[in-house]
Amino acid sequence: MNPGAGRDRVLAIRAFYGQADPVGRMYQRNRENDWCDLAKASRSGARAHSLVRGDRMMRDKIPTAAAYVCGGDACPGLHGTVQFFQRCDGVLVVADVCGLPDSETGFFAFHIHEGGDCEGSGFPNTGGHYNPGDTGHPNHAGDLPPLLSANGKAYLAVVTGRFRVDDVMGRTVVIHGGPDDFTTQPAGNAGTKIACGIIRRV
Ligand SMILES: [Cu+2]
Ligand SMILES: [Zn+2]
Repeated sequence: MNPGAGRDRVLAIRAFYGQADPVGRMYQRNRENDWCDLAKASRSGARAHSLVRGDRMMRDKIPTAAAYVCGGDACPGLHGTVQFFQRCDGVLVVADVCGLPDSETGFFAFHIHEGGDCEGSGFPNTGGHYNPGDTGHPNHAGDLPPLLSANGKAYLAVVTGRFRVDDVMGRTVVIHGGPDDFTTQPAGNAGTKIACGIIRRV
């Protein structure tokens, strides 16, 4: 990637996410470190190595797709982003949400649903879990680990090999009001759908 094009892409992504975007911020901060000179002067130096490695990681952190997740009527303050990074070993899913309601366990079931529409109370058009293999829960392609709330905030990063980002483009990310029991069919007895976001290419 030539540096100019890289910077343009980063600026576009920062505009997409706004100033709160950790990806653009980290990438920008990393660019301010003149790691290239350090690397030339001391290719085996630990500091240069970590900076070079950091820069490569930041480039990898430009998402392939993202969803803005917004709470429904019951949780109007709930919102966040879910980013999808296509990698050779799978898809890195990074969720960063706040405004989760108080709950008994603090766990909130988290899935990709097959539908592509967050309209309507309770998000009825999101349908069931994304399940191209016609299997049972929790073996659906769209099944993910639940979010864990810390005072209403949750951050989750997980790699899944169950789909490619292109497969879920236009589908929805759904957060439920309860935990996922990973047993009950067809959806883990996860309770109502409290938030929804459409997955769109970045
Ligand atoms: Cu779900
Ligand atoms: Zn499922």
